[in-house]
Amino acid sequence: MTLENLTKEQFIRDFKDTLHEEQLIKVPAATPAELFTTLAKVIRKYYTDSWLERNRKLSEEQQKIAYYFSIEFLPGRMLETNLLNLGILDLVKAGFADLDVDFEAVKNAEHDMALGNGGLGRLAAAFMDSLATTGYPGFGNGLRYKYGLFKQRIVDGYQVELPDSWFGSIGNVWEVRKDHDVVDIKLFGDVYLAIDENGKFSPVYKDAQVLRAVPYDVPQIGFENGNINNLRLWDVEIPEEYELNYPTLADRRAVQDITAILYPDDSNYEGKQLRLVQEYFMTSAGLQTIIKSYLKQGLPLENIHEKVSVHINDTHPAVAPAEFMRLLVDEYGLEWDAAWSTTVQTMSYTNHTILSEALEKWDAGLFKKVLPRVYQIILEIDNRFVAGLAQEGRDADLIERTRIVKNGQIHMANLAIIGGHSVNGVAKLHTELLKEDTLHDFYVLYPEKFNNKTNGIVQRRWTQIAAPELSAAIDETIGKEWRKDIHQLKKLEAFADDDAVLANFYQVKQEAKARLAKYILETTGVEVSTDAIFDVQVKRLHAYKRQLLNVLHIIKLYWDLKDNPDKDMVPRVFIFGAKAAPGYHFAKSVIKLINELANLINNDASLQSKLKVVFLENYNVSLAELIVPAANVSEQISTASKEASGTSNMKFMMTGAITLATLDGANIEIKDECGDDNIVIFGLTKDEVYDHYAKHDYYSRGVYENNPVLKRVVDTFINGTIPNSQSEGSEIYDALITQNDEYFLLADFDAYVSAQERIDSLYRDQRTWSRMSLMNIATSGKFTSDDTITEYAEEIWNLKK
Ligand code: 26W
Repeated sequence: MTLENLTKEQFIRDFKDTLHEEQLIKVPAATPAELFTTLAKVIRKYYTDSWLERNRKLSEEQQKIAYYFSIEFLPGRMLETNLLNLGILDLVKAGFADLDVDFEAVKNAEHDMALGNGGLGRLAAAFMDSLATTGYPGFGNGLRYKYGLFKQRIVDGYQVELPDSWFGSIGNVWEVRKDHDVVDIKLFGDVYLAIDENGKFSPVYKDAQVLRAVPYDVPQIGFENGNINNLRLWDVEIPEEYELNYPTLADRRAVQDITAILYPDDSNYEGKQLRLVQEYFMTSAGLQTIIKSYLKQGLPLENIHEKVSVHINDTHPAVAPAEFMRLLVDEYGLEWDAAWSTTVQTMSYTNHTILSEALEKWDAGLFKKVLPRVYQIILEIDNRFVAGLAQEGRDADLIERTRIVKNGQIHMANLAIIGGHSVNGVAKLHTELLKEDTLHDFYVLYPEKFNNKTNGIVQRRWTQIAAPELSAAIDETIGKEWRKDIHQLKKLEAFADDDAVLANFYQVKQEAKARLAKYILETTGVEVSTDAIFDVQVKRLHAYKRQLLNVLHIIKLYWDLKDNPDKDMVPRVFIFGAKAAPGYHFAKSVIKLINELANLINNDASLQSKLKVVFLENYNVSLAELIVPAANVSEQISTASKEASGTSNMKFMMTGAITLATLDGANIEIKDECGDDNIVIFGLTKDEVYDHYAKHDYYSRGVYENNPVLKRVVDTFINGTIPNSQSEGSEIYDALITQNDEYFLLADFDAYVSAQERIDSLYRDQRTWSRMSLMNIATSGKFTSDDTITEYAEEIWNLKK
């Protein structure tokens, strides 16, 4: 079926037929979940032919394909994106209107696909969309977790984690199980080398555990272009022939654990055996199928890099070069040197963080136990690397710093860099930091491998789907071309002084705020006015992201108002959304504190509603779609140098929020695009932060004692002002004062307060503010992930459309 010819009437017939046949029910009686499932089935029928055709064409034309290996994918809901990209969103909405079905309710019946923690997983999902949209052959490779990122509930102000059983009763309606592509994975046991019949060493496995990897493909539909790529997610099963090895339920459960949960930790690495198994499982399964499908083309294996790129998304799949070597040498008989040459040309790696605590290092003993043969191969790679550098006459310390295995640990980033041809950071500043600091030694060895790829976002989700009113306003102003070519947003600049246009955009923002205000009232009972500035910080809770700096400022405003209830200020609503890693004690204390502070402030009538604080539970992609378009202020206030890029900053910009930011990550590039007048920047620069490190001259207690306003704010944590938060308050106080404020909150406090005052004064002049907002939208096109992925495709993977 070609969708250009689809009419509303045909859709209604298809929908009713499917509902009747498959659910045995008629429209008025069906639940939203039944309607959703039915709709998904109808859509699947519409795109299946294109999907088959795409797969056939790619193999027939022997095109080069990139495989994006990632332990996280965070697409959120798929329904609306799929409809939009197929070009039938409006048609389906109109059909539902005729049927008297509430499209919103049906849409909300879909559970977020939350197989990711935050930025890294969301970026991976964005890349899937953009690969299909730009037309480059690029497939995802990951794990089919039964439970996604935990569901967060707030109870008595505390975060409580509940399992996210996202399959629910509906399952994943988009996936297709591919039994013909299963592969086996070997773990544990012993490996020794024996001489085979050809006189070559070959590994003999003893007592290995053999598991089956079963792929499920999720279609990735391009925007109005008929392209459909695959996101392949692996599940684990016990092969029938080994069933006797798992006599008890507990034995079986231990296997199922491999794909049971997504590790909820971000930015803090834990060397857990199960995690290593997860990483290897998805990597080996992916590489095995890649080699098999390549060989079907009848081409020589030593040239596989000409048809295949494997991208290592952060260090989690960094075992890939070693596993690829194992397959090429052990299983397919290639000579080491030929195998190594093609491996290096196949692999590429993205680093997503400079925080050293997030760089994976495996205990060599554990690694050897789980992956005995891969361990031997890593030792061989390392020995050859060291010998090669020694032969070049390299400095012994440099060799020691860059080698893979040392002090009983395997350094996965080192393996990814040595075993690949490309290393990239995710924003200009981040890549500079990698070169001059975090990965400097490797930059000395391989300057040609380093490159930058600034992150991006799927503009379609954040405008057309999340912000329909805004999208309509843009249409009215510059026509609809921007929906296909986001750079057309630039045309809005011509209207920066057009009062009617500015008023229209202001109105659109008010509507989005009203929707969010309604949600806030329903979920928290807090009433907020759309006349207030909606000041938003939504992201994972982490000390370096400095939600606490935001809190310090809120407390300052609280005291200002207590001292002077007539203080002249634009009313503010501070909106937070954040999950903390379950084991991250400090982050959880910050959540508790925000909630108790919110209770104190929201219930104090003397503040006359000039100040409100809201913590929205269970921040996820779908909630972001509600929050982002409603923001006036986008808080991007990490300590300079710590946030690799950030991507929510881009979403806020594109929907007309003003960024309040430090010069960190992609904030710098946002400033370059929108211009100094349309952003509010404050705080220490990366050089100033590094200067403090070098001189060891930062003394937070001194700052605290010399600044009475700040002192009063900080003392608020421990003097009983905020009820029910004694232990959290003193923990926070200690971090700031006793432990010398690792992230320079106190150093940036004054600058942040001034920046906030500037926000206040800018907002008073509605015209000025609306102009700034429009200029942000107009200049946000640079941050489309369509362009980011084009750079990956052309500069790293060497793909053709
Ligand atoms: C091993 C535990 C672990 C898990 C995940 C450590 C580190 C991570 C990720 C690297 C954390 C992450 O999501 N990083 C974010 O990546 C985004 C996409 O590039 C960037 O925009 C964010 O700045 C960066 O924090």
